[in-house]
Amino acid sequence: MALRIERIVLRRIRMPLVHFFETSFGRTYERQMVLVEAVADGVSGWGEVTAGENPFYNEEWTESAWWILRDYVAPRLIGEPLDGPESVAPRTEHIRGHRMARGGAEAAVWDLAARQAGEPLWKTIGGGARAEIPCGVSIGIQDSVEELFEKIETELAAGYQRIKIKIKPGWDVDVVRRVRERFPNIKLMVDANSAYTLADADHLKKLDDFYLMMIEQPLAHDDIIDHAVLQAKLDTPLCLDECIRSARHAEQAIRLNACGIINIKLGRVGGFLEARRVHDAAQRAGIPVWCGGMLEAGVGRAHNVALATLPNFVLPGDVSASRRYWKRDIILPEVETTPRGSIVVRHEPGFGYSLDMDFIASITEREEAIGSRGR
Ligand code: OSB
Ligand code: MG
Repeated sequence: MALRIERIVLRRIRMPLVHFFETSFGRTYERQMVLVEAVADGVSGWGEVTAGENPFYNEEWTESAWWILRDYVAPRLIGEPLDGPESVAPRTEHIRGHRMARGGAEAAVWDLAARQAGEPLWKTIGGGARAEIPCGVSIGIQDSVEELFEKIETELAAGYQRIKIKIKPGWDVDVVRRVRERFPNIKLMVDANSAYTLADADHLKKLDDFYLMMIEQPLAHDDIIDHAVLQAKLDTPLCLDECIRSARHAEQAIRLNACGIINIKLGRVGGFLEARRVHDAAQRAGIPVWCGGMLEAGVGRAHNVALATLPNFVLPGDVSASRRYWKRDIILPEVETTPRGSIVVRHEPGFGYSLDMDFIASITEREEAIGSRGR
């Protein structure tokens, strides 16, 4: 179905987190994100850019995404009709990198297509394999192990199906040992966000004692080969996050036995089309996937829920309730979890929630509309 995008509106919003979130690359107290509204025939589709506030997870950040969207992505999408949402990724492929910026616009156009068709986004992207998605939580580095215990207790009491804890040198094997002693039966995993090198292989090998589900991205953000070397030394499956930016990377990682599991993030791979390709490549190889998170507000969170209905998303993801992040979310209702630690998939058109436009207006710091008559 041909889509003529008339206007793209960018909004930069700012939202304080309920609790700071610490990874091996730093602490975040407040998110700043770009919302993308794509308008065609009076219908709006929405996307959220998942880049961080600083170029520390990958090379993108909120401001780089703003300029890439304003100067390169939006002008290519406006006016000249698209064959459909699948055409957004090819149309912006000449832009090297900046997949989170491109992915934010791509997701907005998928949402727009779903709303125009009057169907839920999960259907438009070819999902719908499950009515509820299984949820885990990602718990940041804490000031003490006691605080970490408390956080884990809270999340288990809320029903979450698996616990991921962030690790870094100095907050790893001993912490995991104590968590395992305290919680011998939980589904547990760790995420290092590229804090180690192959020289740490013997140290990381000690994690094999704790029957973790997986170790996520221990080595460099742009490496696949060293992960293959490390995987050969470990019994615990490696899960790749940062270094899988495309289906080609997924295929190469699988071919090299660099991982047993893949974390798929919509923004990191540049949108739904590429996410589906990564999903399909993993599925063909018998590699399970799960949906990662980037501390999203409601729009990104709802897109993640849709993505996680594809069949090979068999492991609990980092997609959890809005209230874990925000005092007030930008969508209505907010994303909630069941006592079983799942999110029930909604059937409303598009990403399934409505936008709280008054709230969005109140937290918008910058807004710019790019239209077919030029800016
Ligand atoms: O590596 O998965 C990650 C948050 C920011 C950047 C990277 C990561 C994360 C998370 C949080 O683990 C997942 C979430 O709760 O949204
Ligand atoms: Mg990760």
